[in-house]
Amino acid sequence: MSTYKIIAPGRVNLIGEHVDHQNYPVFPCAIEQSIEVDVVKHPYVEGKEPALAIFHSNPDFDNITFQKREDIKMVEGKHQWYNYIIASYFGICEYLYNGHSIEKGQTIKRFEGLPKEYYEKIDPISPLNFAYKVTVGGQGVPVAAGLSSSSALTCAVSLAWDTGLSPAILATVSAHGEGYSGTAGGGMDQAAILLSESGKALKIDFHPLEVESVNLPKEISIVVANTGRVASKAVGYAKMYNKRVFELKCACYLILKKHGIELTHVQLIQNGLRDVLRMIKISEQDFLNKEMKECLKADFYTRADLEKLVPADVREFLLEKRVGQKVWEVNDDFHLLERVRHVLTENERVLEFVKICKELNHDQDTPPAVLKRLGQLLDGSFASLDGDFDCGCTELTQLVNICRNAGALGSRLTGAGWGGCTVSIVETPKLQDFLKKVEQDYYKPMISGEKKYDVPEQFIEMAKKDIKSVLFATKPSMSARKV
Ligand code: NG1
Repeated sequence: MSTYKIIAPGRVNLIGEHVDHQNYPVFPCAIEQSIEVDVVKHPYVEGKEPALAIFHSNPDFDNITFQKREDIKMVEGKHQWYNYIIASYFGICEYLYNGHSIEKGQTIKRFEGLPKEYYEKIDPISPLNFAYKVTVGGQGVPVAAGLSSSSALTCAVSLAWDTGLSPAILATVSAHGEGYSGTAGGGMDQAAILLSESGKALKIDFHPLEVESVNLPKEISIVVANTGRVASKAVGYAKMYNKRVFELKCACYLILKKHGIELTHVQLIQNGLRDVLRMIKISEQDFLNKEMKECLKADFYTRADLEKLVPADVREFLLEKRVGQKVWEVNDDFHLLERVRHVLTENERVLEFVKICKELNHDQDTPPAVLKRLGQLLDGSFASLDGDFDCGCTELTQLVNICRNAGALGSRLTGAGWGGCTVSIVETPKLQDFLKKVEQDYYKPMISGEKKYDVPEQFIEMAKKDIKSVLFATKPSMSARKV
């Protein structure tokens, strides 16, 4: 028997939102808030310890125990927190079963458990050889706030299985595994959580995964402020997150079709917009300025339009294997051009932001104009997310404006959007003033009832009790680790 603890941070994304699923780079950092998982691991002997017992130190969270490893499966019904743990377990088992490779294109929930053959050829390091008791606790990462509480959990348990696989492999496998929880996400969160270096932000490139730690200007503080609006992308995925991924996949299909290129279904899932533009040999800028309007119509596409343009087998595969049938059932307006425009302009902003940071001379003060430009890039990101990507909400707009008026260089939503947190960059000497103003203008009127926001009562209580739990400056922190 062995016992150990895993600590995994949340992350805040500085810039590069909704581009990871298209394989464009992002620039997040790990934050100080983290979750902890206590693990007890035994060799698996049927009839002895349960194959997987999942507990939470908070009694509001359900526990679950699977006696036999063949019984392990996700639980259908209301959104179950422990499905993320099972998703990680499945992700690792699948990676090992497939000879240490990932078979992409299988990201829809697995309520039926692992296929039978997985128990006939078990890799020596597979979690299937062990029985685990995992207890989740720690001071916590705010939930459904765009700070990756779900990925912190997925990544923590990817270390909890204790397979000895490298953090880079675990990041890729965890991103794939997390797909089993129902969101057709990219790989940003898992890479940020498993590969970040303390004190630095992380430029992450995808397909293949490559990371580079980059210093931020020494003059700035990163501030996270929670709107309180619940950003439950897993619950509303069919109208929100997965719909966007589907829209972009359809756009990729139409762009390729216009250029006479046909991919297999799996290739269409594996390749993002970035890869598609490489295939048709057009730069992002040329595509944005010229090609885009020739490939995609400015107005939205209805279901009937897409039925004509995207063959049924392609649509079915994307829905079945990547985003879920519901995306088709509940939507009749697919905004392909706007989503593509967001991805391409956001990529430009990320590249400029990272370039500025990499060129800084840390022995000298950063010129005010440079800091101003970084802020503008954040502001531009929010405008594009709120407009072209349509993942904002009233609370985000309010809070971003309040942060700017309170002296931020720039401010935007962080994470998937539709609620959750904002990230702002603030010159450090102005930090205390900034925090006071944001508290005064957003949280105080919410607490007193003077302003009505779409936030749960519980959030208001939390803000009242401890403002630092909803509004705080954070430093780039260390990645997930076993202690
Ligand atoms: P959040 O909702 O902040 O965990 C999600 C995705 C990311 C990325 C961002 C938007 C998951 C696990 N995470 O992040 O991959 O696409 O939205 O940039 O799906």
